[in-house]
Amino acid sequence: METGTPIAIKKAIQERCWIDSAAYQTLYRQSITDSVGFWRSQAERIDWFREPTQIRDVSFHPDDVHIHWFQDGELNATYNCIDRHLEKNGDGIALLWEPDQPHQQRREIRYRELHEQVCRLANTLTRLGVNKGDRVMLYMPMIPEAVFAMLACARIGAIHSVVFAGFSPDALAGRIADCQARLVITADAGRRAGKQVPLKANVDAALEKPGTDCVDTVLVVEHLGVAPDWHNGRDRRYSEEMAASSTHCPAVAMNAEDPLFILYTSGSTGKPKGVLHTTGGYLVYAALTHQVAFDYHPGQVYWCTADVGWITGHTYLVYGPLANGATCVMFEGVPNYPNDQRVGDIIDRYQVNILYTAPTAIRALMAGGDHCCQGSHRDSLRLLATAGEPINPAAWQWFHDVVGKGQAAVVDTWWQTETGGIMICPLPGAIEAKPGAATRPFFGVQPALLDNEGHILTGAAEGNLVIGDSWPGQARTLWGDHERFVQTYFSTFPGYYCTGDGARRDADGDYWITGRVDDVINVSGHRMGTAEVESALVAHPKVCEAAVVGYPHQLKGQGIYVYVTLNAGTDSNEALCEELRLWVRQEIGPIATPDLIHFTVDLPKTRSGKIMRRILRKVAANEHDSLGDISTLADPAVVASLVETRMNR
Ligand code: 6R9
Repeated sequence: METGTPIAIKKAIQERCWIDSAAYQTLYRQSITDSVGFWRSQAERIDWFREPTQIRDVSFHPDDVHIHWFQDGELNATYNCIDRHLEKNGDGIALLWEPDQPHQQRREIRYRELHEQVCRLANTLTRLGVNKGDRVMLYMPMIPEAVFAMLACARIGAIHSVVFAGFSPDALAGRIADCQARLVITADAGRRAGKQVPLKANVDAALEKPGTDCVDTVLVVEHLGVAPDWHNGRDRRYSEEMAASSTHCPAVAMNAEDPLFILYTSGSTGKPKGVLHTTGGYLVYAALTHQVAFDYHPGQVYWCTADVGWITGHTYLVYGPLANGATCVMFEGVPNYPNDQRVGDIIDRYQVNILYTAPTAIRALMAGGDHCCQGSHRDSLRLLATAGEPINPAAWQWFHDVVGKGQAAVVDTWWQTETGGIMICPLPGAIEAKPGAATRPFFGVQPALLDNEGHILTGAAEGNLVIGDSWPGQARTLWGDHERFVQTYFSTFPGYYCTGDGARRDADGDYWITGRVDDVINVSGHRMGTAEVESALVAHPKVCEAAVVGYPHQLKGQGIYVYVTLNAGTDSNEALCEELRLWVRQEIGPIATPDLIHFTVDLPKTRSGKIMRRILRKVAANEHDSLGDISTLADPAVVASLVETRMNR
């Protein structure tokens, strides 16, 4: 019957989705009961130099965690993302680059040009002494050269590690030291919403910090034409080096399990984790999920707004879409600069069919009313997708009704840096979306809910979200620290991969992600360990103790609420508040700037001296009516005074 069928699905079906409901059921069942057969046939979407015969060898057992996929296969990621498209689609556009400033020159990079640039840069890196297995740090704005750099590393088997350009020199230095990178690729400066970011100067500052003398070369893209300080012998100009390099560079054969990249992410302790992804499984998973979850068809224009500094930028701006030969929009700026209409303008200009963005961007646009959609048609849109944090139903509905004019499917995708690609989402054409729900597992993904004691929960339930078996896109280890990998993800619930997220399963069997169950907060889709912010704060000479929690924030999803006790003789005042804000910005980066700072003389602690975060979270959320049991506190009076002076009212 026609009536009652949601328009979004109708339009999608008219245009023939890859997967319908019956196909999803069949394929999902096969992916679980015959994992080897399913993934063997999925591996065929990739061009191998040597076809894999060993499909999987995995164990989640805490005594012996190992994850290997397609272990005897050989391939090169850039061959798959570029070379194999050249014959049929060399003139096809790979990247449509939209600058921060709308009046500035745009760029179109065809697959043939992408090939030339990547080969030149790969040869440059080799000439500068980079070998297979060496680490190369990228600290780049959202410009095509960032994509060239990732792919150039992959072409010669170097391991890239992209650090988000909004991170501070300190954060960059810590990551360089951890993976002992020998070369840094950066730009003179970046630009976002009209503001310049001094990237090269930040690299200079980072390389003065301890542990970074592993870096012998800094390659600098002349993006804005500012003249940064120059260290002769160490710094090299991108344009000069590229001009001196040939465009011929064969793609090195890599083993499927050779590392492709390291991406640092926050955990519950202060030290960022170097999540390691390898080549074969990651690429198969990236290409498959990109095709099916976004129902991507050849010729469509696809726009992922994620920065290359995050996993979404890796899997769904670079590796997944390029492996599928897609045309990708890459945007240097932010959605509401110079005005709210920017997103609509870009959609119309490039006739974008698929838009992948973050709930925080949607909420920011929504806050300005429907104004952002004035002046654009957006009739090209057929699919809208989100990732990074839970999307509240109101934002989902607005995205669907206003941005997509009720004609595009909305796909909420749940996944993590560690999962490499999408894990739970309503596959368009196959699974009916519910506003706010991630719905059903992707092929090969076996989610389960456990209570805190590790008992499996059946039917409609809420608990810890875990995954029962491996999938090819899964991270293999943490760089240099396999023990921490096992400890973090496989020891809490032996036999399972522990996601650190909570979830609810409704009576239909659909999953709803409820948020982190550990001390990780999600601010505007950026993942941050509260311990990272705390250690930045206690490094300040006036701070004695600090406790950081998230609290509900209308635009950011979660805001950063900081409790601080000061050293004797220090007064709390507005100036100190500003000083601490600035301090955290400098230590970590602008995304970690505290929203609310609550000076207190004491923190609620148990008799054994543990800070009771549960109470701090409640007070920060302005939910002090439901504090629960506080009788185990060393001094229950602390709570009353915290409630009295709370900052979020
Ligand atoms: C892809 C990415 C991962 C954490 C994850 C969860 C949250 C991501 C979500 C979501 C609800 C979604 N998260 N997608 N929560 N619904 N659709 O964001 O990776 O930066 O590693 O963050 O983000 O809490 O555990 P990453």
